[in-house]
Amino acid sequence: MPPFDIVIRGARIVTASDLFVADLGLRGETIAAIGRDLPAGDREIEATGYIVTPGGVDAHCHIEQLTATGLMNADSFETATRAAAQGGTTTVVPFAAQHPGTSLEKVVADYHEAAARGAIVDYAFHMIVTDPRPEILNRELPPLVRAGHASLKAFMTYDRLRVEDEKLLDIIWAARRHGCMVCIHAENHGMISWTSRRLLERGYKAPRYHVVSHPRLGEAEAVYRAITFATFLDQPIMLFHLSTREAVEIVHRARGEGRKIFAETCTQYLLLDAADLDRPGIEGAMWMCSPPLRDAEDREALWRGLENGTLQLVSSDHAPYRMDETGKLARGPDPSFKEIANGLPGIELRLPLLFDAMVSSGRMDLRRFVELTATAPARIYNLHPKKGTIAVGADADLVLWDPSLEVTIAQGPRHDNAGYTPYAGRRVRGWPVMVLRRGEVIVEKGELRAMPGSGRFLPRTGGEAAKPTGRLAPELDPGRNFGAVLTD
Ligand code: DUC
Ligand code: ZN
Ligand code: ZN
Repeated sequence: MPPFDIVIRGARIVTASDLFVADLGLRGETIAAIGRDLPAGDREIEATGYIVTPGGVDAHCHIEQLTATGLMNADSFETATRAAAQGGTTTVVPFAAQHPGTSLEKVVADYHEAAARGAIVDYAFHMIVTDPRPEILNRELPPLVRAGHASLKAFMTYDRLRVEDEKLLDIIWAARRHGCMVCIHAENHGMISWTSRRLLERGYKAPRYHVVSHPRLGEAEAVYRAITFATFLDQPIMLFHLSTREAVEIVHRARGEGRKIFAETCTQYLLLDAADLDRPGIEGAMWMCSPPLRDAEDREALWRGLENGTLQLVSSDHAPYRMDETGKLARGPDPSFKEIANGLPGIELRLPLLFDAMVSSGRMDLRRFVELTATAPARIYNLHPKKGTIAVGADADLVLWDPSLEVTIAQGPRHDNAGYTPYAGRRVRGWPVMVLRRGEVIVEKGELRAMPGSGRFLPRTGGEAAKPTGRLAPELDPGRNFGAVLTD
């Protein structure tokens, strides 16, 4: 057997299905052997007492993204992915965000350029479609999918981003024809704008009213509608960032009926609270995201949703804006909740926070932690088994955890560029002490050892998760309906 470049010895190795003590032999970019007493490697890493998991896969994060109002978020590919790496995430799926009137092809090319320049971990893209005219869906989309961009995102709310029902059906249908997953931001736009208008008319403008302006029933309604559309057109969808118990219940029912619906939640909805927005002055803006943070009962329902499989994964929805005129205060020092950019930083701390909340707390098994943070996102977005697992032939994306290291999350800059963390003051047990990406040690003792631009694009097809079930609504059945064929 040719020598290994690296051997990691004696760690507890965790996959979504197994937990065992072994050595890992790495050759080049991949895992070459898993066993006991492997021959020596050029570099030996003694890992007895440590845990090794697959590198995290963060399948929902906003990087170097322009908002609909023209505000650039705080992170470049370099700063976001160096933070990801420090936290044990070795694959990210951010967005290539179209704005109305622009070419999707050009948008994707621009995001590729930015990522190729800065990314430190590997990446794929979801394409945000805000302008699904026939030219985009019929002419631009197919070659982009063939080039490896097999997921779309659509918004049901947000001015200048949202698509009306008919357009959402067009997007879901195009995804079906071209084999893409459709990720959906599901909140009822009318309920948000109606409530926001009445709040502002009455002078309620502080960050705390952001929560009031996104009624929980608005999430439930839109989730139900999105599931209905997906069922009508028989196309799997991923419901992004669920925040309420009502939405979890609706997804639970749909999946129980055999519908191919996927759903995620995010770290902040599991760990933070609407009460955080209730701070004096503008401070609450640091906790403003959409959907908003909710309450203890919602958090419990989300945890149960993860435990019983209703929710398949946990993403960060990293969307960093600094607390200054480049970010949350871009519209002045005393903005209304409607004028504050939505989003929290979270790409770096997603895994350490979840390791603590899931594993160290005893709430979940290590295997489930791996499933929810690496394997399931890799599977659903068709990056598995290259990513998201530990197996011979898989990319050697690995995280060494010290399960007993306790860290208090400090306020102040982390490795991203948001300038703050909403988790300051929390004490977590379990910390990623070494991170490897494709066989290369990229973080060791807190030091980053990889160059910007060393991350690699991961082209992918839609895979199993994006495949229709074969059960179209009867109205679309080509063999019925007086010969009307609606499916060409
Ligand atoms: N909500 C979104 O829909 N996207 C980015 C961040 C946020 O809070
Ligand atoms: Zn969203
Ligand atoms: Zn998002």
